[in-house]
Amino acid sequence: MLPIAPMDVRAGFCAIVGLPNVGKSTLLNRLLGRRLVAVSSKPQTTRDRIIGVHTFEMTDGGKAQIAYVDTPGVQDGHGPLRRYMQRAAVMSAADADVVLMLVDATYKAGRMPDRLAADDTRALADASKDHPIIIALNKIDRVEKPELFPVMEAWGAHLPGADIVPISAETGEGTAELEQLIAKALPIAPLLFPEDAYTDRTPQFIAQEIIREQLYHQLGKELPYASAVLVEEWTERKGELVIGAVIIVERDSQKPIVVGKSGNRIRELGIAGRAALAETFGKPVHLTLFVKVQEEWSRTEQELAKLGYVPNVGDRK
Ligand SMILES: Nc1nc2c(ncn2[C@@H]2O[C@H](COP(=O)(O)OP(=O)(O)OP(=O)(O)O)[C@@H](O)[C@H]2O)c(=O)[nH]1
Ligand SMILES: [Mg+2]
Repeated sequence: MLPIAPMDVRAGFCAIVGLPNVGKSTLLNRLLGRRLVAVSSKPQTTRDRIIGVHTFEMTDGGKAQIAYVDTPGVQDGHGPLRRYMQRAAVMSAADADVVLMLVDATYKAGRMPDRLAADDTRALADASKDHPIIIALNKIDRVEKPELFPVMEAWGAHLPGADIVPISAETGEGTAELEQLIAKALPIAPLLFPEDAYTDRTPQFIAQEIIREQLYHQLGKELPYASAVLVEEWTERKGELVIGAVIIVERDSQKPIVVGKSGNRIRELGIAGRAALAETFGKPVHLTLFVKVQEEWSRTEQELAKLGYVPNVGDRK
């Protein structure tokens, strides 16, 4: 094969944006081929921008590096945490080279373009409009084709010339084609990250996300919205990762929910968390979990920052 000329390298940022729960994080994990970000059936799982980097060969022979920015779903809400999440999504779209707008094709009240004109999404639509935009209609594994056509048509009329791609982040259908389209829309530029990089976040932050994902899965509707995870211990001993983490809740009454009867719940969280962490980091993990009550942590910017929700993290330069 001929060596790749600098002309053939495309690199840039692609913000994955959309309403809550449409599958943005599932898609990022699928594109990276690894579990990097938390996914759950509850809205508002993602709280911050997280970059996932994928470097690959394009089908035309060139090389591409896409720095995907996973963002919180946009939706109205009050309080510093919710505002922080909104801002993270809008700023990611404003900073991106390409905007990937993900739409849940199964969601009748949210899959048509007029949803973008609502109060909560207008800022995102405005921030997106100066960039190449690609619309991906997700969850097509759950939609009949005839139902999909009018949705595709409506997006085509709303954004003439934009690519509209039906995909399933769950099964992977259409995602390789989608990635090629994103790469083609990126500028010709040198690589932004080392070729083997896959995120801008520390392993500790990723571990916090993985443990938080277990909370979402295991606590279901009982989950206190304002719960957080903080990794306090991180060492490596004889090839094993030793992780100590605190689950933070806001009220005394929430602590027994996380601990469970005779400590059953937190034990289950520990078992599932350890398995997920071992899979992500590729080595055995020893995980210790504690629960701590810290009133109103989600209501001040300083407390948010202590947990890694720092404005500008993931910003370009
Ligand atoms: N059937 C089906 N389910 C999917 C697909 N993609 C995502 N899901 C499910 O949709 C739910 C939400 O997925 P997430 O990836 O957490 O969605 P998100 O857009 O990142 O959500 P927020 O971070 O809360 O905004 C999860 O239960 C996923 O398993 C898909 O292609 N098909
Ligand atoms: Mg998410």
